Order: sequence, then structure tokens, then C-alpha cells
Amino acid sequence: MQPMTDSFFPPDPVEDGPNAASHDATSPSFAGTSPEGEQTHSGFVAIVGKPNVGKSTLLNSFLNTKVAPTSPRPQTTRRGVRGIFTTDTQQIVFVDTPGLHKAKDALGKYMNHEVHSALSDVDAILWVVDLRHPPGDEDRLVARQIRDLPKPLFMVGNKLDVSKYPDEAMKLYRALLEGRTAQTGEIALSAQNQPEAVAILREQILEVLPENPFFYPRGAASDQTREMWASEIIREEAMKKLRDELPYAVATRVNRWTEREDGLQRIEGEIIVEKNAHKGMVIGAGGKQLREIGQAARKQLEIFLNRKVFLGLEVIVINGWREDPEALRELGYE
Ligand SMILES: Nc1nc2c(ncn2[C@@H]2O[C@H](COP(=O)(O)OP(=O)(O)OP(=O)(O)O)[C@@H](O)[C@H]2O)c(=O)[nH]1
Ligand SMILES: [Mg+2]
Repeated sequence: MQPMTDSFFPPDPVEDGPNAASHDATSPSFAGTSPEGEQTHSGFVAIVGKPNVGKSTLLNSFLNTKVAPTSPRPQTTRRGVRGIFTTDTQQIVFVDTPGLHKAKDALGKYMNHEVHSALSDVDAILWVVDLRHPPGDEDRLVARQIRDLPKPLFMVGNKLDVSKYPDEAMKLYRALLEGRTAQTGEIALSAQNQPEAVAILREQILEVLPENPFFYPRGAASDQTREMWASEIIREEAMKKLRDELPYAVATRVNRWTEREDGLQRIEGEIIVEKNAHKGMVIGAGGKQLREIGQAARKQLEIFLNRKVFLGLEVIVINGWREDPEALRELGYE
């Protein structure tokens, strides 16, 4: 993967990357034609599916960088993050969504709402399924939401590298779309290990984009601020390290980001837990766990920023934040 550049949105173009180009928002291409005067095509493409099937991994692979957090735990994605892929005359705005699931709290309801709002106004849909398993209730729930939408749909059978019966699985998932009349395509791949297959799918998506001006300047990789992006990396590492219910009870926030003259990025963040008893569990004996989370997050930030990073992390309590509309808003879940 390529390192992310200085500012995240609008970021400087990644050298030789897919988004490499001028990102002057007033350039003719932003207004509907390429610099050569050709018509531009662009559109929104929602990536949906049940939790943990590899939606965010696929998004990052489409863009060849890290826009969205990924982890082995279901319900890693909480916000509908946009990731942008731009060629001379085409732009895909991918909308990564939380895994559709049976919501248990206000945060879960917000997450499902993100899926529905992503689906309400898109030009195409990617439905990601996990080929290691036959469809379950949550897959059926997703299939019911998308089957009759009159937009191009690609069924993406993911985790091909670790699937024992991919053909059989594809057949079972395909059956959930029976009766669908709009344009439908399918592909089996590994979002994690097959960049060539992911590029083929991206080509197929480019084919169905409608005529539109670009929605984002050339060179933009995401709609997030650098603070939002970094806080998601911190949350990813916290989710990977924490156990039991804790990964779901933490939120993260970056409050300060300053740059020293020698280029060092000083980032100060918070890990928010929902009760006092959780604080010590996140910090760990002698602060070991918090240190490990911080070190892993710092490493990722350094890779993608291509800069030295100082990451300061504090653990704070916001009582019952997952059920508190005001706290949810404050943490960016609105
Ligand atoms: N072996 C294998 N693992 C994969 C593949 N794609 C994703 N994974 C793993 O599956 C897990 C879930 O990936 P995510 O991309 O976070 O899944 P998601 O669908 O975005 O999950 P939520 O945001 O929780 O809904 C991670 O541990 C990934 O590394 C793949 O092609 N092969
Ligand atoms: Mg995700």
C-alpha cells in the first residue's frame, strides 16, 4: 500500500497513485469535462453487507491506501466513510458502510441508518458476502434491502483465498437475489490478497458510472478530516487488542494535531469508555495495554503519513455514551 500524504482531505496527490493529478477544484474536469474536454463520468457506489465480510478491506484495496479501519471483529465500521478513486475522466465515490445487523443500542441504530442512507442515493451497489460460509439471517436481511433496487449491483464473493466451497457458496448467495431484474454482476475474489481481481472489479464499476461532473477534487482520497482518519486508526488498534465487550464500548477522538518544524506530527487523542470500570481495563497493568495500542496506532500513522509521529493517548469516561444521543453526536455519530 502507498503512504498517505500530508493533509488527508483534500490530500496532496499520492505520487503515481490512482488519484495522482492536479486537485485544483476549479479545473475544468471538476466542472464536468476532462482537461481534454471529454465528458466525465462519476457516481456513488455503496459497499454493503453483513458485519465482518471484508467491505472496508475491499475499499482500501480499491484505493490502494488506508481510508477505513478493518479488524477481525464484526461492527468495526461505524460511519459511512467515502473513499474516492479518480482517473482522467471518471470518478468513483465508494461509500463504505457499517455491517447491517440487528441493532441493540442507539449506536447500532445509527450504524444501520448509515447503511440505509448510503443505499438511498447511489448509482451502483456492491454487496459483499463471505464465501467461507453459506448465507445467514443477516445476509438475507441485506439481500431483501437491495434485491429490488433499480441500480447496477455487483455481488462480491470475498475471502476466496480461505473458502473451501466457493462455487457452492456463490450459488447460495446468488439465489437470494432471485427475481431481481436490474443489471447484476458477480465476482469471487480476495479483497485482502488479490489486487488484480480487485482492479478488474473496479474496471467493471467504471463502466456503469453515469455522466456527471466530479463530486470531489482530483487528488482527494476520502471525505474525512485527518483527525477523523487518525482516530479511526486508533480505534482499529484498540478493537484488535481489547477483549470481550470492550471493543464495542470504546470510541476514539483526536483533539489536537500539530506539526513541528522538523516534520514530526504531534497527535493527541482520547479513547472514550462508557464506565469507570472500563478505564483500567483499557489501560492495563502498569499501562501496558494502552502503550501497546498507542505503539501499533503510531506505526500505522507513520506508514501512511510518511512522517514521524508522536501519539499521546488518554482514556476518558463518558457514562453510557452508546445510548446517549448527545454523546453520540459529540463523537461524530450523527
Ligand atoms: N483471508 C481473508 N481475510 C479477509 C479478506 N478480506 C477481509 N478479510 C479479513 O476479514 C476481517 C474483516 O474485514 P473488514 O474489512 O473489517 O470487514 P467489514 O465488512 O468492513 O466489517 P464491519 O465494518 O465490521 O462490517 C479482517 O480481519 C480482514 O483482514 C480476504 O479476502 N481474505
Ligand atoms: Mg468495515
